[in-house]
Amino acid sequence: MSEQAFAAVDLGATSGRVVLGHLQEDAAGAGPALRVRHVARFANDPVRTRDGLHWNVLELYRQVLLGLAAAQRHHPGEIASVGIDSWAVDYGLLAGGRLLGTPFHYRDSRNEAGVDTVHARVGAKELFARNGLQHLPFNTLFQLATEGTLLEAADTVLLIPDLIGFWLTGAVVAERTNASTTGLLTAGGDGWDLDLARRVGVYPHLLPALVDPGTPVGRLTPDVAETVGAALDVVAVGSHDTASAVVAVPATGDDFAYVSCGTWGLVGLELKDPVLTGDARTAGFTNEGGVDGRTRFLKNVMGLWLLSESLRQWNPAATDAERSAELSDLLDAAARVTGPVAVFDVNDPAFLPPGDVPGRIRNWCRAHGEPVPDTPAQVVRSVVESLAVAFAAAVADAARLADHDVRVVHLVGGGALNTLLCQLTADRTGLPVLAGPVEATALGNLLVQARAAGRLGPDLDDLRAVARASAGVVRYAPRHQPGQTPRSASDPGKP
Ligand code: LFR
Repeated sequence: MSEQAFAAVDLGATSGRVVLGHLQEDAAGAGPALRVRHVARFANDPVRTRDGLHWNVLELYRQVLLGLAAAQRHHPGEIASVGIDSWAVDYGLLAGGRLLGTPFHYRDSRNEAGVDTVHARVGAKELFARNGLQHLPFNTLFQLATEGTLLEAADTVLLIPDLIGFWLTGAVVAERTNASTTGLLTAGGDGWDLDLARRVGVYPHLLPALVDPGTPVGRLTPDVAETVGAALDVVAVGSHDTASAVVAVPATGDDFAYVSCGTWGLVGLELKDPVLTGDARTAGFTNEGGVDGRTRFLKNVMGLWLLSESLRQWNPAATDAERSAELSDLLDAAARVTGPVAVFDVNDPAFLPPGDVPGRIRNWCRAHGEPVPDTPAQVVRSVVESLAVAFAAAVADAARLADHDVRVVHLVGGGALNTLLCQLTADRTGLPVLAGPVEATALGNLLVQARAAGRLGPDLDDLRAVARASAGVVRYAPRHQPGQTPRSASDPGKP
C-alpha cells in the first residue's frame, strides 16, 4: 500500500517551494516522523512598475500549479491534502471574484501615507490596545488606507495564501493566524474588530469568515484538478509562515524563546495570552495569532534580508545558485575578519526598502561613530554580529515583558544553516541555541495537516515531538556571558 503524504505550498519573500511530507509511523522507535521532500522550488522576484513594487502573484500561482502537478505525478494517490502558507500582511482586492490590480509588496514606499491616514483616525496607543500589533508601516490596515477607489470597488480582501487557496478551490476564507497580521483582528484573535475596520475605512463586508488552522477549506475546482491531475483537498494551516514555523519549533516544555530566521528574524515567545502593556508597545513587540489559539509574542528584527539585499547589490545579475555559493564564501571570510566590528541598529527603518543596503550600513556607522565596514566580508560580519545583538536584546526583552523563563533559544528557518549567526546568538544571549529545522515553515504546515487527518496527537506538544523526530538540530553553547560581549571580532570572549 502506498504511504499517505501531505503537500505544503510555502511561499517566502524571495522564493517559494512545494514540499511533500510522508508520515512514517514510529521511525526507528522514536515515534512518528515526517520525511520531507522538495518537489519544486521557484524564485519569487517582485516587479517594479510605474505605481510601485508588486508581487508577481500570477507567476507564483502558475508555479504552485506546476509544483502540485509534479507532486501528484511522482506520488499518485498518496496526497491526502494541501496546505498553503506565505509571508504575512499583503493581499489582493477582488470584485465578483476578479482580482483588482496587482498586489503590492510590503516593502513599497506607499505605506507611510497610509500610516498618517489611519493614525489621524485611531492613535497608536489605541491601535495597540485593540490589535496588539507592533507598529510596522506595512501592516495591512495601513496599506488598505492607500487604496482609494480600488477599495471602494472591491467586495473582498484576501491575504496571499487565502488568494491562492481561492484560485485553487473557489473558497473565500480568512485563515486566522495570518488575519492577525492585518491589524483588523482583536488582540487574542477572537474576531474581526468591525468597529475599528469601519473607523479606518474598511467596510466589514470586505472581510471574509475566519477559519482556524486544521479546517478543511475546499477541493480543487474541476479545471484546477485537471491541471494538477487529481481533485486534492485544501486544508487551512497556520497560513502565516511564521505561525507554521513556530509550530515546528522542536521544543520540550515552554521555557524557550524562538528566532524564526529567514528574510526576517522573528524573535519571541509562545504565550497563552497577549501582552498588551505600554512597555510591550514601546519596546516594539507584537501579539500575533498562533496555531491553537496561542499568542506569538515577538518582535520583527530585520533578518537575512540584510544579507540577501547586499548580495543583490554586489552582483545584481547572479542566479540563485551563484548567490548562495557567494554567501557561503562570504560567511567563511566574515568568520575570519579580525579587528573591531561595527554593531549597527538592524531595525533602523532605513534598511527596510530594497536598494544599496551596504551603503546604508556604512552611512549608519559613520553617523554613529562605529567603525565603517569596507570589504564585503566586513559588511557581512557586521550584519551577522548586529543581528545576533538584536536577537539577544529581543529575547531578553520578551522574557522580561512577559515575565517568562527562557532557558534555551530555538533558531529555526534558513538562518539555522548560518553557523556564525547561531554561535554569535548563543554568545550574545548567554543561552544555548538549538539550530533547526531549516524547513520549519514547511514542516509546521505539514504537521497541522497530518493532525487534521487524524494521524497525530491533539496537542502542540505532540506536533513538536514529531518535529524533533523529523529534523536534525545542532547545539551551540555560549562561549561567554552576555555582559562580557567582545568589541573585537578576533576576541570571541572569555569561555
Ligand atoms: C516572515 C513574515 C513576517 C512578517 C513579514 C512580512 O516571512 O511573514 O512574520 O512580518 O514576513 O509579511
